[in-house]
Amino acid sequence: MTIIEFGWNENWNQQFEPLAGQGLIPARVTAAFSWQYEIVSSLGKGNAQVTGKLRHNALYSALRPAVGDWVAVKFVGEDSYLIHAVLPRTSCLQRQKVDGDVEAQVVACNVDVCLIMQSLQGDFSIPRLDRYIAFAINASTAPVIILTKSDLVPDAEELTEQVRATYPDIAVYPVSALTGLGLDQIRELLVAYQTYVAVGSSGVGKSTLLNVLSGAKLMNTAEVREEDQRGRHTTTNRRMFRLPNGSLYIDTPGIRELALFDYDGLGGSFWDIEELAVNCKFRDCLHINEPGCAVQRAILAGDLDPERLESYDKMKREEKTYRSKHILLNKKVAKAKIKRSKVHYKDYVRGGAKRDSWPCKY
Ligand SMILES: Nc1nc2c(ncn2[C@@H]2O[C@H](COP(=O)(O)OP(=O)(O)OP(=O)(O)O)[C@@H](O)[C@H]2O)c(=O)[nH]1
Ligand SMILES: [Mg+2]
Ligand SMILES: [Zn+2]
Repeated sequence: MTIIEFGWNENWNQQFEPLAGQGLIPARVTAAFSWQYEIVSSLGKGNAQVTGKLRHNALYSALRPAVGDWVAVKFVGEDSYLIHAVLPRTSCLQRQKVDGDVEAQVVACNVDVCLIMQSLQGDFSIPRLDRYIAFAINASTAPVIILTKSDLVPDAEELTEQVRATYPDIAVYPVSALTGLGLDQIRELLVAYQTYVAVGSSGVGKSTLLNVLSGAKLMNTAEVREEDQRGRHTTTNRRMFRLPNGSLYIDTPGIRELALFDYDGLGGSFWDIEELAVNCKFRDCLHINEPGCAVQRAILAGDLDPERLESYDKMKREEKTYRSKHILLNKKVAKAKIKRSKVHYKDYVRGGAKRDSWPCKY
């Protein structure tokens, strides 16, 4: 087995050099459970745990190895390995944990393209797409939209056009795993050695698409609930697979409600509003009732759907709440002098996903 098949390249090789000098070998995390990992390396598949030092230094869960990570491992016998280090990530999809403190949950790392999946039946929502697009772009991945179950609705084409008109710069693919519609385009989209992650609500067909593309039943799938078309959260852990054409597909559990962790820009989702806002009289215009508001003007003229502004406002409000929570947390952390490792907490707060600043040097 060669790790090139899992996306290893010259860039990674260069970064790995100092670690290779310590007798470690590179491996990619293909599945992660709490502190237990499945990996692939040039020696084949294996199971891995982290060293005590790495565990001690992983002050928050986003610092633990996650699916898609490149790690430095040592062989310890049979099929077991110890992870000594995590290579700096080129991208990191992280969401705010559902309950409790401000903390990131890592969905996948070193992903090139984020496949945002939404079912045309029962799941279709532009505001939800706004959220996923911001999620993908903030993580330094390229968003692609896949609208599934086109066989189940009569207006698949109209809905697809609506999505295309809303995001002219993002590729949108209507598909049906049942009739095969759009699957050839998806096969063309997926390029060898590149990493893709499928994200979306439960029951939209993330695992079904994986099975269809691979021609094998790699993951279990289950019928959605009759009453509300919602999925049953069939997939419970994230897992990476190599498809026949050499591309890498990470299947993930359905997300109930996506709360963002990175807020560096909502522009990819709201390019129309941001474009209009340039012409607002006030720089800090909130587009409510300020004089000279170009956004409100566009709404009045019927050039902008008021729902767009509603979705934008909702995300902006969330961002504000989230930032104030972060400030509180930041103070708490500073008090606790948690900076005992070389990790810079600031990087974490600012979104550890950013290229070059990911503090994964244990
Ligand atoms: N009619 C139709 N059904 C589909 C299509 N894609 C998926 N399904 C069905 O939708 C149900 C849910 O599919 P899954 O692949 O399990 O969905 P998932 O996104 O992986 O869901 P979770 O693992 O719960 O997040 C299954 O019964 C699939 O057979 C499609 O294109 N058309
Ligand atoms: Mg699934
Ligand atoms: Zn305005």
